[in-house]
Amino acid sequence: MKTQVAIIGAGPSGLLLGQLLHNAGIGNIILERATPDYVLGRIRAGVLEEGLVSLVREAGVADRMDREGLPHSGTQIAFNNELRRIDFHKYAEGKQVVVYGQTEITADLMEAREASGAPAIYEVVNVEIHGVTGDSPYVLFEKDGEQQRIDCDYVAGCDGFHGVSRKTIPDDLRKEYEKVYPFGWLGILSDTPPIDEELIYGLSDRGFYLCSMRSHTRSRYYVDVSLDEQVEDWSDDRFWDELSQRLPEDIRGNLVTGPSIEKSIAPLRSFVCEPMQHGRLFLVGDAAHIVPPTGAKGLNLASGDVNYLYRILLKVYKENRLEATKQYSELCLRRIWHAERFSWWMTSMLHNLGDEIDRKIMASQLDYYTSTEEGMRVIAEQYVGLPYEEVV
Ligand code: RFL
Ligand code: PHB
Repeated sequence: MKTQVAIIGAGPSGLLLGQLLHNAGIGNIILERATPDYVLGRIRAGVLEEGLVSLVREAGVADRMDREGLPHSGTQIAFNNELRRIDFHKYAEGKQVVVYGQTEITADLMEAREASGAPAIYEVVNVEIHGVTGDSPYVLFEKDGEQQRIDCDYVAGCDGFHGVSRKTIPDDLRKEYEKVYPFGWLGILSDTPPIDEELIYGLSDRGFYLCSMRSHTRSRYYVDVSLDEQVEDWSDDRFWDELSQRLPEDIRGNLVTGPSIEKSIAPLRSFVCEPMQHGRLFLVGDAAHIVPPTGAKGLNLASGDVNYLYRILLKVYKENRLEATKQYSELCLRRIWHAERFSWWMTSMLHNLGDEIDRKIMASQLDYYTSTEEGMRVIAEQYVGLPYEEVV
């Protein structure tokens, strides 16, 4: 097989990049290890920044998102039994975020891919990336026990944190920065109305909680748990009871409980790989970086990478500017480190970390940043997302 861009991974990064390139007449083949159902079964992100929303529109896949997505112009932060609101319209120049599940975007993108006729090959194994430091990269993979080869101009490594792309960059040419947090988020999804119209990020003596949603009738809730907790030990009742005890007393009575339709524990990690490119291989999304979910930045960072790589490849194929690829890693990393900092900071403020004095200092920070104009502006501007830089 021959194509212009081989894309490894059919998560949101790979599918969005594939759709944008296809629409621009740039040929691509997507290779995915799992089945479509498996990819769609992973319940992950829910909050989309304007940059991602615009990119999904540019890809022509926004109909359902524009119909069903819930625009949010603020978020709530709760501590000491009190709720405080961060007003995005006021403090982030009228910007907003859209609540629409990653699962839904992925489903929309998969459907568009199928309709476009562009190839996406699922259930492949033993993907190997070769020749990226020369002019003729190729990708080997096995499908139904048979080895196949794709010759291409570029490889986009969109294969998540556990993929092969990052490891294709030699150890001595890549530096990885990593911090693993001593707790995870236990999340449940339920067909119950959300407790509030907006998200609530909260800290109580018992720990962190997040009240989120997917629609007016579907809620997503999280509590932090220690890393040795097993999801099997958390019955729905135990979860609802724990969440309820963490909520501010005033709103506890508004919580509507019901059977969970998904329940899982996600570890929290900060991770960045530098550089994000090696010859003709580019790392995109979780393949290159992970943030703890407290700032809702993971998928939004992935879309930043997709935006930059797409615009760079337009320069390459439409203007014959091969040198444009050199700026990829630097452009992405500037945005990524800002989001890493924001996510780490929100995580530190909203979880019971460290010793007594650390907690007192964090409580004071939380108070300052949710009660002063300056503080609320800092949270609002970063929560709605920093703008993408222009690609030259
Ligand atoms: P993905 O989604 O992991 O997709 C990678 C795909 O590559 C495939 N793959 C391979 N394919 C072929 N060959 C191989 N060798 C392969 N190895 C792997 C995988 O099967 C998979 O299909 O990465 P991508 O596309 O970069 O997308 C990143 C996002 O999924 C991630 O950043 C977000 O989900 C993070 N995240 C959030 N981000 C936000 O922006 N807002 C949020 O509100 C938010 N909430 C969250 C989150 C992540 C969470 N978890 C579970 C980590 C909440 C949670 C709980
Ligand atoms: C979610 O709805 O899953 C969600 C929302 C906000 C976050 C993380 C996860 O910060």
